[in-house]
Amino acid sequence: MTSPCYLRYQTPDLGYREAAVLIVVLWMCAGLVALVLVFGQIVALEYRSADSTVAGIQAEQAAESAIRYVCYTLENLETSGAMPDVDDAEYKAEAVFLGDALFWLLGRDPNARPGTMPIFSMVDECSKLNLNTATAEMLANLPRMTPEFAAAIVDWRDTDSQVSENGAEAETYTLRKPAYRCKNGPFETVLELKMVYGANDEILFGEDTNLNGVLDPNENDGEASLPSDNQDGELDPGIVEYLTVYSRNSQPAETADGGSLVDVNSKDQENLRSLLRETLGENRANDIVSQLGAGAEFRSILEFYIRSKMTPDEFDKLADSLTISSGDSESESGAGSDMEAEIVPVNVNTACEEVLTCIPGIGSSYASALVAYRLGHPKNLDSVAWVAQVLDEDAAIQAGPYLTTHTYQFSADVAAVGQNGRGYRRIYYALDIGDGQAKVVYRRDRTDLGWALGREIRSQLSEWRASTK
Ligand SMILES: [Ca+2]
Ligand SMILES: [Ca+2]
Ligand SMILES: [Ca+2]
Ligand SMILES: [Ca+2]
Repeated sequence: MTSPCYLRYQTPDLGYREAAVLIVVLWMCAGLVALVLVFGQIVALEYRSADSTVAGIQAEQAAESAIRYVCYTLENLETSGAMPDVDDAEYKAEAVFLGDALFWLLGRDPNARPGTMPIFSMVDECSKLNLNTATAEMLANLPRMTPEFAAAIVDWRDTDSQVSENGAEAETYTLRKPAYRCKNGPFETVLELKMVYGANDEILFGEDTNLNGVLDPNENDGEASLPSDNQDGELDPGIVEYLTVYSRNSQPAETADGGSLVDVNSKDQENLRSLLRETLGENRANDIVSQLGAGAEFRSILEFYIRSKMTPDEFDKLADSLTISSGDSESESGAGSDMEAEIVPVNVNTACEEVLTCIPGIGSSYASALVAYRLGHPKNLDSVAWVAQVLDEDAAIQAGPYLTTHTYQFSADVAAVGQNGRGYRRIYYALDIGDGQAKVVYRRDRTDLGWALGREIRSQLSEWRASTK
């Protein structure tokens, strides 16, 4: 075959034509190559998107399995009414493998300020203030809260249409565009707060816009990216961090070994007397009963403990056998409780300082003292008696009805990835185990809030991905 250059040199006319054909052929070749490349790219993209679709499905399935695992864990707790122990070998909350998928439970450390690393555990819903029962005064002590918003929250949920001081009822909501009604009924989710007059993202979510209890890079860069934050190296969450609608006033139905409970407010003191005799002996039983006086009524187990003048050791021996009914509401059910607003107590062992601050009788200085005591005496927290070591008598008696050491409502904020660390999903579940069986009472997909596992896990996953290529 003659080369194109040679042809062009010999016969310029013909050579020019052939050269033009050659250029066209070359262009066509280049076009074909480009097409092949594009197809290759599409196939690779499709492969990758199929890979992430599969990974996404795996992650979703992992989250659903995680919640079954969480229910099983809660139903088989060694001590019912307690938080699962993260040191327990049976209970895993961090990077749990399920086939090709992995899941984590995003938790909180009630004894420490949030940091840049996530904490892995379930969350005790009883560690938070109940949005449906906390008073405006209690709510007003939350960080970022204003008295106006606290009053509007109470007006939103109370059945009447009387505007409380600084509050907002129907008149305010009919003027909104679009207009809507004031609910005048209990909150069904914490996010329903968005409907309440005066709500904004700053007050609700603060710096923790992805609700993971972790200081993420965008939450500490000032105005450089949303949210606007104060760049102080500390996470300052909004009020939703401290509120729940899932906690209930659940009490154990029987003692850990199946015995019956003794009501400290029972008119007939015989059961109490015999419990005291069995645990502390005849003499101490007599002392304590005369100390308590006949017909005494208590607003809380903590008050009973304080008035009994028992030693902490004595009380620990029988605390699990005690329960409390609210005065004479047994006989006139409803009549008494209508007068006095329902109280859903907070778990004093798992509540953070911000929540404890809101409890009547506690306030900010006692709240930090309570957290310090918990850190210093982790083995002393079985019964509520330890609170009397920190608070003075009046404060402890005032706080008593608002405190518990039992927990029957939890949440599990499950983050999961599928094969190759792809397909990130996050699903939040609230669970109630008050009736003995763990029930999911709420489920919400939180994937749209973005990555919640912090920087470190993200880079671990990409290293893992690179190593499996
Ligand atoms: Ca109302
Ligand atoms: Ca965050
Ligand atoms: Ca920011
Ligand atoms: Ca901050």
